[in-house]
Parts: sequence; C-alpha cells; structure tokens
Amino acid sequence: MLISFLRLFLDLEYLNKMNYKAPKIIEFKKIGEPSLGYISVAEVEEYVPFDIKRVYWTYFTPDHVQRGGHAHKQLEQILIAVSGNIKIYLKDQEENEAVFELNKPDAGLYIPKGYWRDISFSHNAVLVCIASKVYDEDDYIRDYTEFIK
Ligand code: T46
Repeated sequence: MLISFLRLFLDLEYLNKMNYKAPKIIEFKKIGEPSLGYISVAEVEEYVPFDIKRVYWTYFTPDHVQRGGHAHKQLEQILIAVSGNIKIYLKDQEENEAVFELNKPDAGLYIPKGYWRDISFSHNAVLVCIASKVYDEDDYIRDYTEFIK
C-alpha cells in the first residue's frame, strides 16, 4: 500500500516535471567541479519532453543580425547557448511577448509549437538546438500576418 502510494506520488512528480506547455527555462544537471570542468546532459524523459529527431547548431552570427523571424506549426525545440549570449524574443498568436536570455551552457529554453521567435546573438555565441522533428520547410510560418490570424 505504502509502495503503491509512493509510486503514484513519484509518477505525479514526474508528469509535473515534464508537463511543458509554455516556454520555459530548463536547468540541466551540471556534473563536475571547477578543477575538472563540467558535463551537462539533456536526456529524453528527464529534461526533454519529446523524442529527439534532429540536432543543429548555429555560430558566427554577427551581433547586429537577428535570426528567426518565424514560428513553427508542430516543431518543439530546446535551445542552448553552449557559449556566448543569446536573446530570444517570443510571441504567441495573441501577441503576448516574453524575452529569455541564455548565457550559460547548463541551461536551455524549451519552446513549444506556435511561438514566433526573433533571436540575437553575441558574435561568440554557439546555439545548439534539440528538435522534435526533422527539417521541414512546410512546418514554418514565416509571414507574421499569417501567424497572428
Ligand atoms: C529556430 C532557430 C533557433 C536546413 O536545411 N536544415 C535545418 O535543420 C535548419 C534549421 C535550417 N536549414 C536551412 C534552411 C535555410 O535555408 O538553413 C537555412 C537557414 O534556416 P533558417 O532561416 O530557418 O535559420 P534561423 O537561424 O533563422 O532559424 C533556425 C531554425 O530554423 C528555427 O527553427 O528556432 O534556428
């Protein structure tokens, strides 16, 4: 009886942890110490609420350039600034805005489907993206007027 209760409690905790419905900063575990360096890990079901289908990275973006300028119909992503500083400006279809800054390699930003994003970078920034789907141009909404319809 006690064991069943504990199992149920742990399951609820687990569901709560993975119940990502809105953009959210994920703090990954950081293994190591200053004298050795660190490892951070993004494992499916512990930190990643989808099966990983693609990983890509962007780098050497000049600091006056904004990337993004689109939303996704279905794609979910986690963005990580493994170096440098990255600012992500998000809007939902009601035009509610949120700004997130990534500047440490043990944090990521989860972005659900349906968020417009504009992204600026420090020149030394490297963005790693963990994505729920393979690349598909049909999943992009690149016209803002169409996005807020
Ligand atoms: C996002 C931000 C963070 C591919 O061929 N395969 C890919 O997996 C990706 C991501 C892009 N591309 C091609 C498509 C374009 O010809 O690379 C070119 C640049 O892509 P895009 O203009 O979409 O790049 P960003 O940096 O504006 O956006 C990308 C992702 O598309 C987007 O989902 O959230 O990085």
